[in-house]
Amino acid sequence: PHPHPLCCSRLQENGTGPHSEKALLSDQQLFETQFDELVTELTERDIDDPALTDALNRLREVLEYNAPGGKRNRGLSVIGSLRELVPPSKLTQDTVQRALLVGWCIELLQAFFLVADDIMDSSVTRRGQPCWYKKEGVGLDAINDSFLLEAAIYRLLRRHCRDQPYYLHLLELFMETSFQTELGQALDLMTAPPGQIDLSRFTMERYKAIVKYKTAFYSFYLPVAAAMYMAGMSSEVEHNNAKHILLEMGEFFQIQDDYLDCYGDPAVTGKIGTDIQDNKCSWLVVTALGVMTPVQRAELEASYARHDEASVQKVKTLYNTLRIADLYHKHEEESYQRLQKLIVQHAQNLPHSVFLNFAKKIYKRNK
Ligand code: GPP
Ligand code: MG
Ligand code: MG
Ligand code: MG
Repeated sequence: PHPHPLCCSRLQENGTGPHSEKALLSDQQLFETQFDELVTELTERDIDDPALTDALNRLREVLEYNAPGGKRNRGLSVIGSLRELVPPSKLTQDTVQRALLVGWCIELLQAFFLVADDIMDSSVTRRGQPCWYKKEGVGLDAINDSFLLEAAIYRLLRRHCRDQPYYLHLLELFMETSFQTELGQALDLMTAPPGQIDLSRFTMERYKAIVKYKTAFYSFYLPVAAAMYMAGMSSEVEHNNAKHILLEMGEFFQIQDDYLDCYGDPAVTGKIGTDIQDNKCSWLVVTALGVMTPVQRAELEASYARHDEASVQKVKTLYNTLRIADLYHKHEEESYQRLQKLIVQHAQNLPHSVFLNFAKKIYKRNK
């Protein structure tokens, strides 16, 4: 059965929601406004032990440095999806506020992952500023700061959603998604041991497993699944249908991330690529391996996973010779077509706009 036939039939006509640009903007503005409240709530309420003042000030600083500044695709897609799943007349102001809050919880989960990921990847910048661990006096204390960001999620969910019928679903969803992401990160790291080059490890099969777990679950399935639970949709079949489409989108999103690591403009992406130096099983290296000669393979072997600029340049030159950027653009086109088909096949009972809105935000992105 269709959840909201009136709303959805309209959506499927043109693939855009019933909400004008203006309504979207105002969700964005509400989302921004909520951040300050959330920081105050986390750092000034509940805990009144004066002995904790310094720690709570630290938490404020960590939140303010690491949570804002991103594209907010994940956070905003909770309310975005909910608006497609629930007719406007049934969407109370309280529900909207809670969806924005759950959106922030996803942004906090992302901040938790990124603070830790930048240490593991020895990255230099993030969102156009130094990585948190790179800041004077922070260093590996950033590990504890990442734990604080994670803990903040569960304090907010408890405070704002514990009386909601979907509370347990949300808790389990956040915990399960974190576990999946951490498993993916484990695969990512163990496939990239520093300085130990073994190109036979870099298979497309391995690549797909890494990105499904480290990126697709938390970036794509999590926000839509959260909105579905908030809309009262908890059927496993519906969730699996959504997951099918969203994991495909997530895979493509990480392929873009890998492409931008090498070909993106740091002034636009806000981060400097490290995948070649870090010996990463990137889409670029996996794709290059599939089209290169044995001589080129030996060249790659001699230059990959090294930190000197000359070696990094050699790898990039090899990618250029192999026209990897063209292969990427071809893949982008095919992936988009495949996604449209998947949406038709698997989104029978879900408004297509949930997926199309998301797809519009990511295809052809340069940041
Ligand atoms: C993206 O990988 C994946 C993550 C940020 C998840 C990290 C998971 C943890 C459990 C810490 P990436 O390293 O390619 O991202 P980026 O290019 O943004 O550094
Ligand atoms: Mg990483
Ligand atoms: Mg990284
Ligand atoms: Mg990357």
